[in-house]
Amino acid sequence: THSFITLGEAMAMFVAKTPGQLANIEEFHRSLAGAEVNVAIGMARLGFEASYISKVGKDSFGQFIRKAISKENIRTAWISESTNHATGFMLKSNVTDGSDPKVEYFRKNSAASTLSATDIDENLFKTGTHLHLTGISIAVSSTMREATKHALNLAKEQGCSVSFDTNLRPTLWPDEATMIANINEFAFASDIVLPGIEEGKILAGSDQPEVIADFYLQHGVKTVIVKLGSKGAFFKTNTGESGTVAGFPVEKVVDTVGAGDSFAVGVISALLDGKAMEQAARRGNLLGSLTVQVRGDSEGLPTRAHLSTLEKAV
Ligand code: KDG
Repeated sequence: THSFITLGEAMAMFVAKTPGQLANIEEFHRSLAGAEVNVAIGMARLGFEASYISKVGKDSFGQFIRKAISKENIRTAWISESTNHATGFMLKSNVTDGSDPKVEYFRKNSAASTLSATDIDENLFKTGTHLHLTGISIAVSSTMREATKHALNLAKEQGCSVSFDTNLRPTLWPDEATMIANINEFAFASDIVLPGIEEGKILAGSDQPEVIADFYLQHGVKTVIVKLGSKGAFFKTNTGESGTVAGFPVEKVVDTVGAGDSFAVGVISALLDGKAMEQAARRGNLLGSLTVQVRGDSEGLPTRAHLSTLEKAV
């Protein structure tokens, strides 16, 4: 069996029940957030053995995260507990029309931000097949960045493939230049890079999907898939294979947050299933289209049976 590994910060997310400014909202719906944990959930639902490396606080949010993760059959052995740092959480405004919701973080000095290279168990990588990383973990803190670097090196040493979702979060970085330098350093060291088109503009300085892809391919990346939102995705590999796959028509876009994570689940799972790059990009789009139709980050992610039904229908 293929085993999937990821590392990051999970948070309790409070989504406003009604539209309006966060300061005025009285009622929120609590769910789970964290780009990497979303991907782990998606992989586990598709039947892959999924391990999640993280840290939570000794508090109710930490308990909530652990429970939510074990309910999804994700291995929790590498989730440690901090005694003196609290679990991070975030607020998200209510959108129902696909516009960008307002996000407010309460994660500075969080338990997860204290994760460090010493928390990474080398043995995990001996049996791992694929490691997924994102630009959020490396923005959270310098120790988290070192932990991510260590995981990346261990994965490469053990022959695990590595995917990297650039996932830009400008508010977590001191300035744009630092963000670009760090994100590209990790991207260049990965096998598969998954930038959104808007992120590609910032990171590679072009709004042309192929130029963005070439930028990463020239730095040693094997495959780049540029996400084009409703327009689908452009992929290019270092063997010269390239193409554009169309987006899936969606009846109503509710909230686009989490779509990129679902896209990653589609791509990684398809590649581990032995599918060709075009099919992988297609499955990425399919899963992204499921997530934009729901409010939460992970509730749209399908089980293996559901995915088979959906793929037969297209
Ligand atoms: O990709 C979805 C994430 O944005 C969300 O779950 C929260 O991880 C998160 C973040 O740091 O923005």
